[in-house]
Amino acid sequence: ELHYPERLNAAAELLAGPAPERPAFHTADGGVWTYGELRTRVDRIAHVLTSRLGVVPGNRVLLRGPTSPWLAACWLAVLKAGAVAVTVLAQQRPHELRTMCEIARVGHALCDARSLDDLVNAGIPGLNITAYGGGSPDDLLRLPTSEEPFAPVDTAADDVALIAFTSGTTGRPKGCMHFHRDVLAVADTFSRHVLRPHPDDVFAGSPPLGFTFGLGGLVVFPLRAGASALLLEQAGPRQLLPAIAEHRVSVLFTAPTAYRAMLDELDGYDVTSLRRCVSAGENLPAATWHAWFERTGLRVINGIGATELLHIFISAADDRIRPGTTGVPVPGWQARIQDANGVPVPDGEPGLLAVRGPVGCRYLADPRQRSYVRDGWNITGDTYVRDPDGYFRYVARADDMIISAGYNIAGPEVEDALLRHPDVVETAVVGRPDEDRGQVVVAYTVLRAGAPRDPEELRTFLKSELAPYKCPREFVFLDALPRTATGKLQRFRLRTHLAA
Ligand code: 3SK
Repeated sequence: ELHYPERLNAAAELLAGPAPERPAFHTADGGVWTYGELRTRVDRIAHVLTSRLGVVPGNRVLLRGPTSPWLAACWLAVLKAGAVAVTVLAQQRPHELRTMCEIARVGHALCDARSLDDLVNAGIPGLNITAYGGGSPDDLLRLPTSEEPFAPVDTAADDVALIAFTSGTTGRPKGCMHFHRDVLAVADTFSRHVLRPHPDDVFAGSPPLGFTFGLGGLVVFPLRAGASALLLEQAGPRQLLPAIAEHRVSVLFTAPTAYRAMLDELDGYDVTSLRRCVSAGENLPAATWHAWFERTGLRVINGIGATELLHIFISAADDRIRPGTTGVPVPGWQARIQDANGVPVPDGEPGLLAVRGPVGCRYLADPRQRSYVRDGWNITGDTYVRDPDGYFRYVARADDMIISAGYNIAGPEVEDALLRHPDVVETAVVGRPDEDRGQVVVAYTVLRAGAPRDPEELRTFLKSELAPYKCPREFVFLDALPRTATGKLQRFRLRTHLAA
């Protein structure tokens, strides 16, 4: 059980503690922000927000920009000032920004000067935009203000601190409200019990700060542990490997596809500083886990999280890891498998994953709240099996099951088998409507450069890996799979393509 005082300001808690000379953030060019510098900059921004921009507690402030220490400092300053940070992704386009600002009733925006155009072009009525990092006299970072320490606003533990948007892989965005105590709770559950970071750790990774996977992994967890984070603007697999080697990164957060892509480039990079590799955002195929282990000796910590629940709630580390499973409920969380009526199903049988814990889903003014939270359980939309030993095994997104000639086929199982073929880089297996069989299995596949696009080769390979009814009827070769801005596979786009 987690206990927090009734009055709690998450930013003040995250910034308290480490000695001023300890590093908090590093940048790709070798820059370092100490905790002392971070506190001073956060306080300055909080003064500008409250005394120059007129932000008062409870106001919603949009934050937009590439990952950087300044973006992290703005996030901390908004919370410290008792306002609500509304985080979005740099890739989000003007019409999406308009919708999110309308849903969250955003009045102010702090925007990296380099990302200003789309926000200005969105023409959001009543939005007061302040740029940072552009060097103009009215830049957030140059506006004259008090240089005194900023006393944190006396927020309640269950005042809203953050609105994070999710659109899942389709649909109108949903704003998820998270409290000050939620921000600490994810650090005090997943990070504390699974990652077990220490102050000398250097965190880094690919998820942007506009995605709670990145916000937690690259800001909340390192600061809560008094550790530091390397904040990279460009954090694809190509940038991660040299950054790990150069900055001696010890805790890595990225997605399964990035682990797979890094395997191809691993030679020549020193990754011996790594001690924790976290994979989330999508299911981690067992084939990727094993390949990473064979090459690096490191056991990837798989996890499932959700924007609705802020961060990871099922996971396992070290010798508790069972490759091919996600893990067990993180201490502080409970999970079970149930049917569509909310009745628990026996171990070994697939059903809907239901979880509850210190953070809950609270959609902002959205009727979809009623389908996500039922009887106090959060229904994540994933189909899982709980093994008799208590481990949770991913089957598919609930709407990703393929039913062909009466057989239930989980696309991810077929994908996992295909990924064991040395030429397969990425694959997504979906069902195509079919008059005779209901659906047939189709595999969209990205092959290594130069590999022959030969369906027969893959079919022959799969014969020894899968029961025949699971083998794809069709193979479609692509250069890349369609993904959301947070890197999640958009299966519905493949299904739409098939239906067209
Ligand atoms: O959406 C996810 O998959 C996720 C994973 C880890 C942490 C947070 C999130 C939102």
